[in-house]
Amino acid sequence: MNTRFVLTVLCTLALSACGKKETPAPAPAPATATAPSNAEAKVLNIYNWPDYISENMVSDFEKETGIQVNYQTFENNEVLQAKLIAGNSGYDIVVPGAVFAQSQIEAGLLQALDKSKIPNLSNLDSAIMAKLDAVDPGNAHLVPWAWSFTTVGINKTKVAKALGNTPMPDNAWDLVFNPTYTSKLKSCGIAFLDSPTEVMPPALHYIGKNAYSADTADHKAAGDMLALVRKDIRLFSSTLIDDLAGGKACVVLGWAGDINIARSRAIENQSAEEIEALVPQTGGLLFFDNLAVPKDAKHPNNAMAFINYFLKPEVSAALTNELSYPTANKASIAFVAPEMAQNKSVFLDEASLQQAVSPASLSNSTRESLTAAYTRFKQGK
Ligand code: N2P
Repeated sequence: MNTRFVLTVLCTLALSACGKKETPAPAPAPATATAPSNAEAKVLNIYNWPDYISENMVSDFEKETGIQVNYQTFENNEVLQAKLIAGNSGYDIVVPGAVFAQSQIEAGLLQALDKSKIPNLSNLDSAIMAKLDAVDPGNAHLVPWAWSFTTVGINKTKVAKALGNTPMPDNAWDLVFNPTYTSKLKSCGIAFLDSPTEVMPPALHYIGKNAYSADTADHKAAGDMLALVRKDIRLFSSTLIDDLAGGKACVVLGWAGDINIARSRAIENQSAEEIEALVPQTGGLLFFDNLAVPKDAKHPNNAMAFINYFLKPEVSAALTNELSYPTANKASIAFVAPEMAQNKSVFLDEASLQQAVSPASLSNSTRESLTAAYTRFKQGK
């Protein structure tokens, strides 16, 4: 390749400078400025939720690409938010929930994806992407990782025993929010997720308010309801899978996917007791978690490579098959195991999906008010 040809190509790519007569022709750019992806170290730093990736995804990606992955986990959206706000997290991929993502995009904390490097985006379900467009206009920043719903999980045997003559309620949310039930179930252990934005929306939904209400008076009303059950809650926990599978709790307010993981762990441990993710008649709370690249990520091209790898149908399907979390990868459905596809607490049926509450964006000020109400509840004040 001769120098003139290289310069012509550079001038074509750098549309601005070369053609303008009034500015002198630029000196040839140093090699590093024009060397794109291969200028990155072969490293990728991922920050995801616990129990949220198939066993071989990282090692298979490393083998295929030669990129070495450092993988760390966070327990709730609040922790991730704090890292992103502080900046210089060092992460190249993070996985915010849809309720947090819009304010992160608006605050400039996430960078636009280079879609030219993610051809497998075409595997995504266009109906889900159209929904996500409300949070992320043009689907510029987010690629859905997995979804599920927040609900009530139980150990059926223990709950039946603790309830005694009291029949199971029609509304599953009564098991965690109604003192008639919590006062009985506290003997075998009630555990809640430990995060304002996980607990307050179901509480608001239970008292008939908009789950994502911005109204502080609604937050107070939900707090008043929660205060009635506070003494019956044994744990605020970020290890609900183990708590439920290991017997520390018989009832949890948690994620359906994790409750199903607890179920398979209990079966592996040859426990006769049945764990079940209930599908509330009044609706569970849907959530979507999304791959995103922090603004200051050092390895954005490696991030695009990982996102594209994840979007292979078999790779997405392994996440569903091993962890009972559906993805938005439509092409993966063909590889999803029948027992997952048929499980109505993994893939909600049409009626339950209609009934479920869709996620909505929470502003910074709404989150502050929810946190204040949650903290009062947790501290018993
Ligand atoms: C962890 C799944 C996280 C789902 N196993 C909640 N965003």
